[in-house]
Amino acid sequence: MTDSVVLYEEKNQIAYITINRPKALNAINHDVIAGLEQAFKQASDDDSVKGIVIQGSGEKAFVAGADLKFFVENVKAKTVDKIVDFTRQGHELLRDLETSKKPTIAVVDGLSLGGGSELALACQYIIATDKGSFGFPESGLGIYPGYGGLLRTNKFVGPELTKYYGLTGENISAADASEMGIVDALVPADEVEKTIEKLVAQGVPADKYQAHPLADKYQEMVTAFKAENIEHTLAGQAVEGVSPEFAAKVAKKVGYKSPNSVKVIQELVDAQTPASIDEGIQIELGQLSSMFGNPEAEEGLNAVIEGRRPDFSAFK
Ligand code: CO8
Repeated sequence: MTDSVVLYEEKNQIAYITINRPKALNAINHDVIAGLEQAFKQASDDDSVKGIVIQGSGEKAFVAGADLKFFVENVKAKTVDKIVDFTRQGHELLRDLETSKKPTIAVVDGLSLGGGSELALACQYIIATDKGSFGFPESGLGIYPGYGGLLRTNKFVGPELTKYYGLTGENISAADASEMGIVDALVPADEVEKTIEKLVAQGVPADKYQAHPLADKYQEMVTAFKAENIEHTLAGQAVEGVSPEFAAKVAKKVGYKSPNSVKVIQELVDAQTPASIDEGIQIELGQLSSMFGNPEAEEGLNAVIEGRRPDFSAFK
């Protein structure tokens, strides 16, 4: 191991790129983005490399999101433009991973949150172990998943479940993500390498967002979050096909979140539903300055850094 925040290794004609900030749960900062860009270019330019793997170091996390300290510093200093530049650069990297001519594979062998889940979603394949998970805590931080998390989740499972996970912040287990078609292979840790080699041999997928029928257990969420029902659900009212317990639980959970995030996330999902990935990225970049300039982002981000629960009651 070296001190570098991104490590690069080639094995059996596959590039293994490892985010190496285990003490910060591999949170993404400028150095990580720069290191990933450089490693991706090295792998792309090397004719002997047939596939590219992105993984995290340490036992616990794939990637726990974008570096919150960077956000807080810039929100406090009113230099939101630096956050916009950082996000734009991250989007370019993620889109390069998604459109790579060599298969790109995220190995989610630990938790992923926010930008970490978004990084995985941008890869062409995801391999997860049962330690893996996904989640979007941003509505509780006064922001929104700004690295294409809503956009790509929407392409996989549609707007209703995207709103459900984006608004509640509820974690998605590796098993559920596999059932929904987001995870391509759910395997024990000792089968990860073999699975990587199999996917690299398959090559770039024809359509990573290929339709995948949703299991029955998601029907209540879908009904509750349909355009005509969501207002009732968020008010705790059960519409037909939704149990009163489910509506009450959702309303309580979303009630703790940032009202501005709750509004903007719904608007973004609606605007992104008919959009291409590239159009969707521009839609979400367009909202970033006003989002981070909003006092709710300051409250949400400060709270997580200070280790307390955010209080958005003043903004209702
Ligand atoms: N950024 C910076 N540092 C982090 C992050 C992060 N996202 N996550 C964890 N860390 C650090 C902690 O500060 C801690 O450092 P230290 O030891 O110096 O205090 C270390 O990692 C270990 O973390 P914990 O002690 O908190 O470990 P726990 O096991 O108790 O908790 C959790 C693990 C639940 C993952 C917890 O660390 C947590 O909630 N982290 C924040 C996760 C989060 O909110 N991520 C989303 C960030 S927002 C985002 O990713 C948006 C991306 C889009 C960018 C575009 C703009 C919209």
